[in-house]
Order: sequence, then structure tokens, then C-alpha cells
Amino acid sequence: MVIDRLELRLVKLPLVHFFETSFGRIHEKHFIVVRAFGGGIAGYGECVAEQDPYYSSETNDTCWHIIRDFIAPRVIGVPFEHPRDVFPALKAVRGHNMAKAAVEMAAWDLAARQQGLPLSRLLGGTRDRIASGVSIGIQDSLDQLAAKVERELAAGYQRIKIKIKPGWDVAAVERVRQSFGSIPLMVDANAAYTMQDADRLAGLDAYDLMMIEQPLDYDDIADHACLQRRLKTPICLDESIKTMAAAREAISAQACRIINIKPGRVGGFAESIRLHDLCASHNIPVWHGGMLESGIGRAANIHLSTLPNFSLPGDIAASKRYFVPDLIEPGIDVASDGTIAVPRGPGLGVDIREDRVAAATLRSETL
Ligand code: OSB
Ligand code: MG
Repeated sequence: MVIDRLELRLVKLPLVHFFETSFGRIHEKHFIVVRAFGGGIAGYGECVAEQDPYYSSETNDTCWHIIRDFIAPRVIGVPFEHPRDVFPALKAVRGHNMAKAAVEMAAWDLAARQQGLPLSRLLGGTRDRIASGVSIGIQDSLDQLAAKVERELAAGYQRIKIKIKPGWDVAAVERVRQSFGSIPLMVDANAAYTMQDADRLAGLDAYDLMMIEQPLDYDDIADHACLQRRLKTPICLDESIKTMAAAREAISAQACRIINIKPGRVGGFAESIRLHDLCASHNIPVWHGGMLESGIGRAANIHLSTLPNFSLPGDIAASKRYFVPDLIEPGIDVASDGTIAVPRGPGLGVDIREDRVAAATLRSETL
């Protein structure tokens, strides 16, 4: 496979509902769509960086800069036997995993389309449906939260995750348990706590949560290991696992019992597969995270989730929760049993509405 050229487009889409985490509320999503052209075909990659460096240090602007000035020269015109060879070819560039992933994932889609295979097959996936959960942001009131949970349970989702932060934690969990009983429930703190909050976090043990996601700092492992020793509830790491080395360290320190995989965070599909395999060999279940992707990135996430150790429902929900209209048509739907069908066509296997991408584009550049 040879990539002849790369096209970057910065697009803006309004969210159907605002999304609030411990680091803030957003009403619209700005993200980069990468197209990798080769042999007259294009592969797509959606970059998961946001406008602000709050979830991670990367932003759309840093990704644009790194792709244009450092990644493009290392991939354009270079013959790759397999898309798994793209990430190692970027080794000289330290970090910038979201920028790398956007290009690497476009290369995988291109290779799958060139071979006429669904992306899931090229990735080594084994299932034709995936289990779907929802991530519910911080709300203005507990009543609003309960209304949202009720709606998502009625839609069939297999587990509910609620975002927490100091001041929106125990009472929110208590309310959901009171109203909905023993549903599969977890929380995500997006790094909002410190070890000084250990007692408060231990208070969540009373609610039989599936896990607490990333309670402590975004790059911490050691404190998570201390906290895990004090909690019955499993810790799941998200932000802290940006590399294979971090995952090995977290597993050996017993800093978590579950890991969330987001290909954007770790540098793409090849690293995600390595992380998935590492976790499998240590009996650490994984699930697929989400970053409020459009249908393009959502389809990519679905394909990766077909690997066997994705044994817990992921944050991959129906497109209509995020964008109406989406960049794909039809959108991704969830069945009443809380599963999503894996697209069967070549590559991502979804129809990308180029007219909608064009209408949403703020800026573009061809490399
Ligand atoms: O921590 O999982 C997270 C969204 C943006 C940034 C970080 C996270 C999230 C989500 C949303 O939880 C998951 C989704 O796409 O629905
Ligand atoms: Mg998270």
C-alpha cells in the first residue's frame, strides 16, 4: 500500500445535547477528518483531539501541525506492506498519539477497502455485533440525570456510565440506584480527584459499581495503585494509558483491574491491538471508549470492538445521540437488545456523505 496524498479537513458539528465532563461542557465538536488516498481509493480517519487540551495535551491545532510537518513526510509515497507498519514508521515523533492515530486509521481503512474486506476482518475481529453502553454527562439536576438514564435504559443500552466530579458523585450514584435498582452502572471522573478524596471514593463501594474510571490524575499510575488497594470497586484506567509501557506498568502495579481502549489515545489500531492482547494475557478485560465521534470514527470503533477481549459494553452508542444529521447516512443504530451490527462493506463499511463533510468544513489542506 502506498499513500499518494493526505487531505486534512477541520469540521465543526453541533452536538444534539451538550456534553459535560469534570473538565467542562461542550456544545459543538470540532475535529479533523483525514483522507488517505492510494490507488484511486480513499481511506478515512477521524482525529479524536478536541479544541482544548483538557482531556489530553493534544488539540486540533497541534494535530494539524504534527500531521502536516512530521507525519505526512514519513508516510506519503512510502510503501507499507501492512497498515500495522505505519505506527512504527512514526517512532521518531514523540507522543502526539491522536495525530498519529488519525493517519494510521485512515491507512487501515484504505488497506481494507483496497482488499475489499471489512475493517473488522483486517483487524482480526471475531464478532458481528458489539455490546453498547452509554456515557451520560454531568447534568444540571438529579432529576435531569434520572430522566436521561430512564431514556437510555428504554433504548436498550447494556450499561450506563455517568460522569462524576467533586460535588456531583455520591448523590448522583445514589439517585440512579434508588430509581433504577441493580442496573449495570459505572462512573467516570476524568481525573477530577486526588488521594485526599480516597475516603469519599471508597464511599462509592457501597453502590456495587462495575468500575470507577480514571479517578486520579491523567498521567498517574502510582496513586491509582494505592487507591485500588483501598477500594473494592475495580478501577478502570483511561487517560493514564497512552502507551504500552504505561499499560505494563499499571498492570504490574495493580493500579487497575480494567482498561478502556481508545485508539486515538494510544496511536491507532496497531497499538490498540497490542494493548488488547497484553490485557488478555493478564486477564484484564477491556472495553472500547468513545470521544463523541461522528459516524466515521464511530464505525472505526465498532470494527475494533469485534476483537475477543472487548468483553464489556463500550462507549459506542447510536449516532443520533450525538449529531443529527451525522456525516454518515444511514447512521449507526442500537437494537433493542443493546447491540450494534458491525458494518459488512469494505473498510469502514458506512456511507460517508461527502456533501455534509464539505458543508461542515472550516479549513482544509492537501499534503
Ligand atoms: O473519558 O471517556 C471519556 C468524551 C470526551 C472525552 C472523554 C471521554 C468522553 C466520553 C464520551 O465519556 C463517550 C462517548 O463518545 O459517548
Ligand atoms: Mg473516560
